[in-house]
Amino acid sequence: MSRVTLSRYLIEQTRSHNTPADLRFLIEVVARACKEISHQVSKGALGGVLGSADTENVQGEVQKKLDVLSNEILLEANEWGGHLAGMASEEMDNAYQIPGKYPKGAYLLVFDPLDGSSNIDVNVSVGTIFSVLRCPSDEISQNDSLRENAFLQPGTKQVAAGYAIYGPQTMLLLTLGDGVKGFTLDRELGSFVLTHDDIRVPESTAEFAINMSNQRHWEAPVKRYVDELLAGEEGPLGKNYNMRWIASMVADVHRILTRGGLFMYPRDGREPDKPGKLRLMYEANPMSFIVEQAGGAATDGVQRILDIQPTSLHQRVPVFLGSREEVERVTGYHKA
Ligand code: AHM
Ligand code: MG
Repeated sequence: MSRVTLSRYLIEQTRSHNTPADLRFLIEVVARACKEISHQVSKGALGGVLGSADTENVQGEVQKKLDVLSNEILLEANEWGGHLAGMASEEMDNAYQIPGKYPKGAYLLVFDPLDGSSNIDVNVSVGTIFSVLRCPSDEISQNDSLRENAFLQPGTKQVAAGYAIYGPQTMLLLTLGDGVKGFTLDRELGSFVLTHDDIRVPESTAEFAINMSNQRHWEAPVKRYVDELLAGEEGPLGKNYNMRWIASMVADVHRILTRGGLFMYPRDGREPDKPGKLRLMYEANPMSFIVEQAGGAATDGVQRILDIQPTSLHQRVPVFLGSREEVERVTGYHKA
């Protein structure tokens, strides 16, 4: 049977679903950049890429060398093709302007170049998360710089989202708003090959993911919910739950897309001005789009994440996503 590469899948999407050619090109360029990041990550100590870069990002987090390198790979791959009006990254303070020597296009690319980067030095899975928005046409100008406002669109406006996971296998998970497809990198061919045709998140689950060390900082609804999970068969939920926490959102979400589960990064009391750790534009929105497209759900505890109107590029949100029944339960506890 002939293998369906990412290129073939995208061309067939163009024919059957009128996916615009420039969006197809954009996804191919992002996938190519992810292959390069995968290659760099896999070199580890041999490539001299481990450790910190002695710089901080806008959130005051110490950047790893691979955070910086992955960011550069994505920028360089995407700036010249004429498909983008601008880019925004977790690792950059401001929106990235397409250099004047290149034409501008209709889309905006938003990414977390290397998610879970605290795991790099211990050789645990990390990944790249990306989201694609249409640039409002009145914001595209060949001469003026792009305003941050152009990016501040709710997650429902995403036209594509995906992530690459750099684990035992490198995989690319992609949604164009018509289900979720999984591609595995064939290193001999150098191509992503379709291996997971219709990814679905089971509605119910007995597995959850949360950083338990923050328990004393959580709000009451999350404390109540996790207490019930831990009570197992003797508790009100009447079943035993298992827990996993990789501290790499890409890897935790990938597990949920593979066998179900619930991922939580709630708001906590450590830094009252920061509602949670994860970023709406770079992490929560693309992952919520993917999880919803796979039949799961995603909320910030109160509302659907994809409905949140962003107010700034680096905004943070609490995240509850995965198997629908459990997301609805913990959301209900917040509303009660
Ligand atoms: P990063 O984008 O700087 O890597 O941070 C995001 C990561 C997520 O991948 C993961 O879910 C979370 O941070 C883990 O946080 P903690 O170290 O508090 O458990
Ligand atoms: Mg991240």
